Amino acid sequence: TDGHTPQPAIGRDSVEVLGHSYPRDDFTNVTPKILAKVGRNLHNQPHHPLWLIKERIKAHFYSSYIGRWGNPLFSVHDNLSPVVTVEQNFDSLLIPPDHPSRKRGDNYYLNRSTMLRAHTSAHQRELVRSGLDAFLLAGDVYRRDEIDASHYPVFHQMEGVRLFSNHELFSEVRSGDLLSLFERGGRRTPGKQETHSLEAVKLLEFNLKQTLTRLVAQLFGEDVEIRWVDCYFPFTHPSFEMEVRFQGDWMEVLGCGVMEQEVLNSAGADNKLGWAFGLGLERLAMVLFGIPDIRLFWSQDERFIKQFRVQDIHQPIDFQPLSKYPPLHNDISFWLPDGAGEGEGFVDNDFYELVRSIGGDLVEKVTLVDEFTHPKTGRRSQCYRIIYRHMERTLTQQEVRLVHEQIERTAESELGVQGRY
Ligand code: FA5
Ligand code: MG
Repeated sequence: TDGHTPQPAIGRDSVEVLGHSYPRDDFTNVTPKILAKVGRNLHNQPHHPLWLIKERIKAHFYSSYIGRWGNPLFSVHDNLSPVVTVEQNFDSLLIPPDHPSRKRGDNYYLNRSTMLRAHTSAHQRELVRSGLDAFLLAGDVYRRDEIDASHYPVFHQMEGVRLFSNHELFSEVRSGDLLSLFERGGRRTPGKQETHSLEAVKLLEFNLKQTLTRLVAQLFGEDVEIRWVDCYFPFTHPSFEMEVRFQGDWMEVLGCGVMEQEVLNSAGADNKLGWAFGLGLERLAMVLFGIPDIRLFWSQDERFIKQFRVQDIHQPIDFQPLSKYPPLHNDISFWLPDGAGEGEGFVDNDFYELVRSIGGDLVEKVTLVDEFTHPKTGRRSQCYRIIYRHMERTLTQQEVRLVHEQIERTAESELGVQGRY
């Protein structure tokens, strides 16, 4: 429905992505609909709203952070392949082997050792190892996730990393040369890592939060309301999320923190401390331009695209949402296969994926509306509501019914559920 014809990329024995071939195995779960998005690079398409946000962020960093020789401090990378090793995506970031974020149900694997990156953090170690002290990295990322207006299986992140030597961190502190980044025999606390000195972490944390606060003030104006929430990532400590006030609600726009020293050590930067952040470009663009649905970023509807075609990236955008066409909804109920929910059986994301791969962008939202266990047989039943809506025209009952019936049939044949239609 986005006018882009998928290449026949999934063969019987291998998967073809960006001109490379990857042998299939029992972990392969990438779909043709997803592979068709690889290489679209919305963040590199001039005048696309994600490109526009990326350019505004770049311009802010270029003008605010100048290196010793008058050069921009942060280098910008936006062309790294989204195909990464599982080692890059998880191990390089200290994500333990049994961590839930590795689940097959949550990621797109090409095979057991290769995947579509689930976050731009997958490149932290290689870029630090290549000698960079300050960089921004934008790219498409892939996750199997729920389906609604702010979640889509392909989205875009911008990663930022900045490292500090002793001198760089303490240069503005009086007698700063007496302070040090590291301490021996320290303990890990909620506020810091064992090897870090408290004074270093506090300055770093201040620098990180100030950098991000200035960025969102630049993007949204000084009046933007933000708040910091403590959180957890295996590769940063302490860790925070920033939320921005949007239409009366708080919306999470980024995760960040003080990089785990082990990540830096393994990248050959053991004499430095660093911070890192990862922000969602769609989330920022939705707030900034008032874009109501994340699927619109994939629209090739001229009425959408043309609104972002400005001469100067700083020109304000007056986005007029396209009129919304009416939704149609249809429920689907089925008995789950025996043993479902206990690890390997049926998981919700399998159903979401199936709906996505058949319904494509016609599907606006899928919600689990009812669930029960039969008192005698112990069998479990679920009912999902699927909301169908086209971004660019009114759907007919007839075409929705065809799609819905195909979802029913395929759920039976591929997920082993038993329909209660
Ligand atoms: C991460 O991906 C971490 N790599 C971020 C990070 C980087 C932490 C560096 C520390 C240091 P998380 O899964 O929360 O974290 O995603 C980061 C941001 O991506 C979110 O705040 C949100 O803005 C965006 N995001 C996450 N999932 C989706 C989705 N399904 N659709 C659109 N945007 C999303
Ligand atoms: Mg998060």
